[in-house]
Amino acid sequence: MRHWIFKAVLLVAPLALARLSPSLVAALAKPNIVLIYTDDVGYGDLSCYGATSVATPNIDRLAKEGLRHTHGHTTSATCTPSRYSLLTGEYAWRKPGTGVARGDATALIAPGRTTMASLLRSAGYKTGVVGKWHLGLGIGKPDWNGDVKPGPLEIGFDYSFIMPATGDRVPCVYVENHRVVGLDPKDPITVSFDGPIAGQPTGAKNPELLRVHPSHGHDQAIVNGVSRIGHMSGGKSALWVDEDMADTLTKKATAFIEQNRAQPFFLYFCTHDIHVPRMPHPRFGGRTSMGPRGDAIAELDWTVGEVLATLDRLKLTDNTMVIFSSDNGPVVDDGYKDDAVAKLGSHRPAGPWRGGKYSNFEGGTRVPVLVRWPARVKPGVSAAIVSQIDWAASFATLVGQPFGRDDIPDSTDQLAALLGESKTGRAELVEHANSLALSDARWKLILPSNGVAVNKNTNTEMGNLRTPQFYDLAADPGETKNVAADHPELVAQYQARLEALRAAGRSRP
Ligand code: NG6
Ligand code: CA
Repeated sequence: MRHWIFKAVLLVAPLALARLSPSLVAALAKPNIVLIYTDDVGYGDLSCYGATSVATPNIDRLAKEGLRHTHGHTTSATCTPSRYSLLTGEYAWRKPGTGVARGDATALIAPGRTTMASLLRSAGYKTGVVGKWHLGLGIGKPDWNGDVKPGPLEIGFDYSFIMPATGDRVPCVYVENHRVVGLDPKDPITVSFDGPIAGQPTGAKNPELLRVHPSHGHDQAIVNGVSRIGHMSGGKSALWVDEDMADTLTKKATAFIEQNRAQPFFLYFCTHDIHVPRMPHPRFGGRTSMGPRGDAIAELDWTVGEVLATLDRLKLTDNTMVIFSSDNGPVVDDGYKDDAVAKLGSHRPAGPWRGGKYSNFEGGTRVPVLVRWPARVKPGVSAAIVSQIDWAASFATLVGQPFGRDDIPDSTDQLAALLGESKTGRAELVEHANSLALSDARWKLILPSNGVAVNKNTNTEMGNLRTPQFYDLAADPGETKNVAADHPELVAQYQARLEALRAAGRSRP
């Protein structure tokens, strides 16, 4: 009997498939996944989220052809913890040592650990990372002159072309797989975060050598006329040119797509834009009235356009899920005198939200999230609560890849909300800056912290108080009125919930 049914299905299946639309056929196959993870791009920095001082037509194309989320969150208000949480599916605040990493930080994700990349690789995907890493490399101190490992290749990526930390931190070189690109062995690299290197000029001592001057910090090693965080010598032939960085990374990203077009692939593409130092290629100079910060957004939009054009050219658009997001909220002055404050005009980088990068307020973690997958995702706007913590489990579900109870322990399957097939996303959200916050569609509790209300360097409203803050997000989305005193029971309830989440050490049962 079963044999007969099987034969009948075999006969009918091709006929049935032939009658389906090409896009439906594509949807049945595993989609390619391109996750464009930008740096410090705020909710209000894109024209599809309301910006008018900069045009982002390519990113807007994703919004028009896909789903634009209005309640999308990173886990944290800075880079390293957000990236750690995204890849491991574990909240970074559970793991000490996952704050903003030094340029010579040890690998923060242990080799062999289950990650978003390893899950997709197990499901038959070719996996690649291009761009900013900032999750540490090596054991102890990385060996910049030898094999730089462990790193991405040891946690599920088949290919990697990365900048080790950030653009404003040494070493200012690219690492492809295990090697620094273009390194001359006769000119080895020395990196120090513990003190100056004898004979090397610094931004503090030699401002006459600088093209861009620091506003706070960033006064150590000088590379390409820009002083950075940390000291470095040697590696002259390997040093990056800031103005060429978007071109370099975009070329590597599109080459990865091209080379892997015949099988499902996952590309984790981490742009340097729009982090400091903001040094877009001269062809983007003056594209906006906002100086380098605005021009870097224009450069980022170009990058996205190149990725989309590559998918079009290779006829991969229909069955590729492109997700666009950011690692934390926006910052205007993040350490360089680059005119960002003076030329901001009426632009509001965080959109309607209070605070920005580093902040407990919504501006710290509420970011753009765009999902385009023509074969499956209907264009539109979604207000469901979605968080990057869930993307590992959601992708695994999408591709039918099982994982263990202890793998990606805070990640839950929210695929339906991410793709717009359900209006209901997460019931609650944990946000992480100086302290933790718990929010839902109505309320938000911010736990007490150090009380520094404003970061004097960046001028960010931090949302730090020594007492609990409680906001009615539905009535007061700008978090202007702390109503903790009016709702002591609710405050206690939300505090207990956060405590329970912390104590459990995981989010899934
Ligand atoms: C801060 C840097 C800032 C930026 C940030 C990390 C100073 C004074 N400030 O410590 O410029 O590099 O770290 O940014 O050094 S992130 O997006 O990678 O989290
Ligand atoms: Ca960042």
